[in-house]
Amino acid sequence: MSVLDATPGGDLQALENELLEAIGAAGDLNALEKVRIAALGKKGRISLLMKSLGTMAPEERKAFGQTVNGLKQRVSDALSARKDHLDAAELAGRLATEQVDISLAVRPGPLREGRIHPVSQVMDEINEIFADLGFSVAEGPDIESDYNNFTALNIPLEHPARQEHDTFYFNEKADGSRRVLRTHMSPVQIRTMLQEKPPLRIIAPGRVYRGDSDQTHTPMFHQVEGLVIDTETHMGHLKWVLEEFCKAIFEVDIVKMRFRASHFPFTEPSMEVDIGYTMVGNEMRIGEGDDWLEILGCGMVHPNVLRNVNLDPEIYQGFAFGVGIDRIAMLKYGMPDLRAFFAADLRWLKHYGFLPLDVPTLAGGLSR
Ligand code: 2NM
Repeated sequence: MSVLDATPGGDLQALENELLEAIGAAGDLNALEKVRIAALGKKGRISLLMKSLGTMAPEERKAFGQTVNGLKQRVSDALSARKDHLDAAELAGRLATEQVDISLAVRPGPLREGRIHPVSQVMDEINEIFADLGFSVAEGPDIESDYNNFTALNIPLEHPARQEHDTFYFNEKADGSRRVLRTHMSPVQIRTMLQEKPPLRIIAPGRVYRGDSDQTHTPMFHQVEGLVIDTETHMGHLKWVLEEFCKAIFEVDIVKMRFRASHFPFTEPSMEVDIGYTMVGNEMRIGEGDDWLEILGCGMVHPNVLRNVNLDPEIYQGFAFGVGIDRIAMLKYGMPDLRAFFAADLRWLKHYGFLPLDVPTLAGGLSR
């Protein structure tokens, strides 16, 4: 007779031996579950014994009940011990046979379809370069107060820079104040100088807005501004940082640079920086040659700006610079038409975009 035959009654000791043996013989979880159902399921042999208690005389029921309960407990214990054992064996088996080769190349799949926009890629490259120089990334809102965008930066109400920036203004509020779409990333520098104590080494990459639109201008474009504030910061530091940046972003060992005197309200002195280039056939060779490309503006932070953020210019100095990211991307990746950047043309993105896993690192060579 098999243990799976639900025959009630008989010798309890024989039943127990039989069940324990079947539990020990169950080779997998399925077989064990069959034994459990045969013993403890609704019509299982122990369950039927329990049911039969109802038909017994009270004094008989008590002794028999205790015996059957003991049997039930031992069988349950044996079942769960066997289950633990089989679970562990199954896991060990899977660990031994299921292997993942983490050195395999990523399979082509959805990750190969999407593209990172060249502007995002260049932003990541810039962040990587400045992280290596000890800069952290600061952020702020696209919608700014007139004060943060202009006044704090030594650009008073009547200053011509307010027109030059072709500012997008919001409607005036009841108190006469008006907000703007930031025209540069400097308000983020203002916020950071108000919130954090020097020494500061930050870059602020992001979207900026100015109302001009033609072949080389879009009303929204991207800038990264850098700022260093410390007690002994000077133009030598500024020149070194910018030279390191230019070499790193254009991936050349030497870059010819020219600093031209300029004017910005928020820096004194102010300079514009050109880098040398030459054409070899259709290709632009950046870093050498007798032609010049203007690529950034910079200067020592104006004492009035420092005072506006409660820094004493007798103690703290610093330098700042601003770079147009879209222009760098055009130069670096040979994209002639700025307007294509924002046309959301999938064919253009497929051609000029980057794969999500092409994360720029200095160690790997930014663009390889
Ligand atoms: C530029 C050129 C020169 C600049 C100044 C500041 C601040 F907030 F610290 F005053 N941030 N960025 C700066 C200086 C920006 O862009 C062409």
